[in-house]
Amino acid sequence: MLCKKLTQILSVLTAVLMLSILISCTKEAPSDLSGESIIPMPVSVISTGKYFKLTPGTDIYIREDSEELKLIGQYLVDKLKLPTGYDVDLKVTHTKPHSGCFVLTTDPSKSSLGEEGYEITIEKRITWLTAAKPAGLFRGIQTIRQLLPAKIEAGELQEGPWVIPTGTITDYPGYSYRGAMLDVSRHFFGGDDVKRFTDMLAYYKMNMLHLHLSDDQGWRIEIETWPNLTTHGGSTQVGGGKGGFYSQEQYSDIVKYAKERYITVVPEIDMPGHTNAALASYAELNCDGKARELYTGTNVGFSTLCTTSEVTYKFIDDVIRELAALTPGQYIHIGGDESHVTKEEDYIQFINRVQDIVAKHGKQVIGWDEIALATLKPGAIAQCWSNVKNANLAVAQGAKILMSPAKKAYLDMQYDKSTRLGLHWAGYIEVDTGYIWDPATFVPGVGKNNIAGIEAPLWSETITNMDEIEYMVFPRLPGYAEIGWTPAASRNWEEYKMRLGKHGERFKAMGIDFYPSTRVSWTGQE
Ligand code: NGO
Repeated sequence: MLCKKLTQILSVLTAVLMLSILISCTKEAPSDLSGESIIPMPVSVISTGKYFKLTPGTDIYIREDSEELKLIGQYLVDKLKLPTGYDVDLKVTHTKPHSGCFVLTTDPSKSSLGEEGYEITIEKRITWLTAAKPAGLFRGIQTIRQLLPAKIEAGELQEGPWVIPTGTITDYPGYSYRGAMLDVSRHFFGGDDVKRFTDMLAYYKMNMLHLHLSDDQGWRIEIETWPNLTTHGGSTQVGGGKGGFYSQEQYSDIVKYAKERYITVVPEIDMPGHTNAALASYAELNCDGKARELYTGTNVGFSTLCTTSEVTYKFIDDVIRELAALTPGQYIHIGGDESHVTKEEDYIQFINRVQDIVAKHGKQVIGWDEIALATLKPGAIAQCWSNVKNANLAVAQGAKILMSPAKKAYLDMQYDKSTRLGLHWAGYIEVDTGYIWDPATFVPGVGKNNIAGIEAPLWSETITNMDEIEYMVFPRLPGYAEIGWTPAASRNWEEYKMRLGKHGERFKAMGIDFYPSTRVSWTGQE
């Protein structure tokens, strides 16, 4: 009798145990792909309700024996290997993949996906990533990273399971230019910091890294024909620190690192204003022939190259020639902002000549919106930051606009009054303020067809190290990435903030020191 009771109790207990195991398994295995928090939000996500699981035998297959695809495949191997502890291999083969594998393929017939689009089909056994071009595969890998648990970003061994819900994602960007700028002049940041910044852009599918390489406070790129620019002009920074510069070799290393992430570096030499570091390095660049003192303050608009002297154009020709040789990308940024002490007619004549120099060295010009006062050459891009009238002037000349309105997109603006870093001359930019706007309607008369894309600049008057960069960049950067990628009709703050909240865990896993805005509820936050 007792024995029978015991058996009954035991079988009830076993049933309860089995049920709870079943429930916990289902909990561990998300099966709704469309409920995943991907930023930028993909164009289309179709869920098929099951899940794909990585196994100790997970490998990455590529179908073509090319160096480029091997690099991309290896990038995914490196992302998975350490946190999972699995012996993930890269396999160049046409053989049938085994369960738990990722298969990466370029397929020219998928040309409707464009340069950076991709398609991911996640089946129970295999995850297929396909794109027309290698860049698309790289962007798709970022989606795969975001579909895995946040701890996939940790730099050490983590516990699984590593599962992804099944379904199909079809995705491509709305704008071809999606970037951020780092001001390495006001404060200098070394190659490792720039690479970390680049990785952050890559994670959110940005494709342009604009480096503000010269300003009043420092010249940061070695120019062999004008060596004092860096030895003297790069020797300090805001507040009087020791500054620094990139040798051409170090710079090329950054460019290569970015290129491997399908990010184009846009180098900027700001002129004719914002040039005190050059004016301090070479007396002949000043109209009065006298070298200026180095400058470590934060005023703007007081310096100008001597726009009426031929030496200036010889100087610019040398600088642009050397820079163009270091630049695989199509653009050179010539600054052109806030030249308050250059006469307007001289400014116009200067910008016209500099455009010819850039064209002579095979590149296209980008400049801050003031360059629209000049006669823009075909292909020139005006970066709209302050004066919307300049954007209209540029469009009237057939130029494209890069949208960086300071009120919305400046990463150096403070979040609110209590932010201890940054400036607020253009206003406070909380995470929602930075997200809720549309580049295609921001300036009346400037529509989507006139816009090359969006860029969020981080000026560094108050930013001195990587932690501070991270604090200003996160959590705003993912929003700018989404504005550049996702169709306006699919963007909605209330929905976005839920996805962003889930990225808090990812920032943490990556060791990113972010601003925990109270406008977002951060999941995984103690
Ligand atoms: C302005 C100015 C920069 C400042 C920045 C600070 C432009 C294009 N020129 O933006 O020199 O660093 O504001 O927010």
